[in-house]
Amino acid sequence: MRNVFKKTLIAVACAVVAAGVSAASQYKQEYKLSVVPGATSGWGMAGTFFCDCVRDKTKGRINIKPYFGAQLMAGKQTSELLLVRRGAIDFALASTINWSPQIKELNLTALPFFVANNPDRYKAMDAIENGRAGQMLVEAIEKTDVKFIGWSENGFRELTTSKGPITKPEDMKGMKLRVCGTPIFIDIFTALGANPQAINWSEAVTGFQQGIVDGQENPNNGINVPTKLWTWHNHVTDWHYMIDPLFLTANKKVWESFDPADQTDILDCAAQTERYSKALSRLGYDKGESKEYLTKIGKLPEVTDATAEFEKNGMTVTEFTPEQVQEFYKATQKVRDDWTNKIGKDLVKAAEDDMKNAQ
Ligand code: X2X
Repeated sequence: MRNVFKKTLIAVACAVVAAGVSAASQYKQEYKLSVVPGATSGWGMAGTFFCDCVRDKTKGRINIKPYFGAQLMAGKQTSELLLVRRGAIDFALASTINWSPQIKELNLTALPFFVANNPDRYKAMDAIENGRAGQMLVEAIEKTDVKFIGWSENGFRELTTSKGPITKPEDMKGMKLRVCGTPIFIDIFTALGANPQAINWSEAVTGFQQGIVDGQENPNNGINVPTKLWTWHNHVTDWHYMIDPLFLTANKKVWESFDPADQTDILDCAAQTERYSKALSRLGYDKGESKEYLTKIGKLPEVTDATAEFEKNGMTVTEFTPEQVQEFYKATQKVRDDWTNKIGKDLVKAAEDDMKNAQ
């Protein structure tokens, strides 16, 4: 009897080990992580951080390589979701902006002057992600058959222009502004009297060099500083008109092929990536928590004060008064109304409640 028990135990143990080995041995030698901008952007640094973390934690069993500059979709950033679904891309550190043409709910944080219209704009963003609205966004993403792994952040998007400074909506009349090819951006800038031009980020810098646009909008820490936007533009308008949350996702089959213990390690790395990425995005714009955290983990970037960096490089930096924000808010009311209908009134209301409860 004892012998039978022992044999059974050995057989079970062997089966467990074999299952583990066979799952892990089916892993690919390399998984591809898609990132739209370059390696030195905040977004790119967060992508590298995630890949390094997963490699370390799984002792090299899961090897994810970041591919920067939208190279996995030949620059066409709004095709990323399709390629993750098809399995041509295994992982993406994606932006709501690039997936919102297909997932209408992801336009939520692009509603103009919606998130920043709260006393603490970062708290408002976190409240959405951690609240009911965030849950609804995750459900909308996962409905497309991809696995949501965690949030990250590109940042509040600020305007850089070669004409300016911009202090009122009329200053934007006729201004040619580069935007990505996502419809809500066309509506916002048209409502402000500007002339939006849809250009992929992979071609945008050439556009700045050739002077085919008068400006663009992107987060200061994440993109505007590392891209050295002062090379072409001499004004920054810190209007926080919308925020660009990022999120880590995986192709569903790839995700399901991982052992549960490896999935836990990946989720843990995603949580660390969220913290790191948000600290990079918020550095110099919060009460000092991001600087403290980045110093503690030994990853404080060279530029810790974007405003000082812009001014050092000859740019004017305009921060709006509450009255100025109101003017822009009024000028974009129709866009918020139209897009609230497209996004879904329930989701917009859930986000308003989440943000209000957190302040
Ligand atoms: O295209 C942009 O502006 C960028 C890099 O921020 C995004 O991919 C949303």
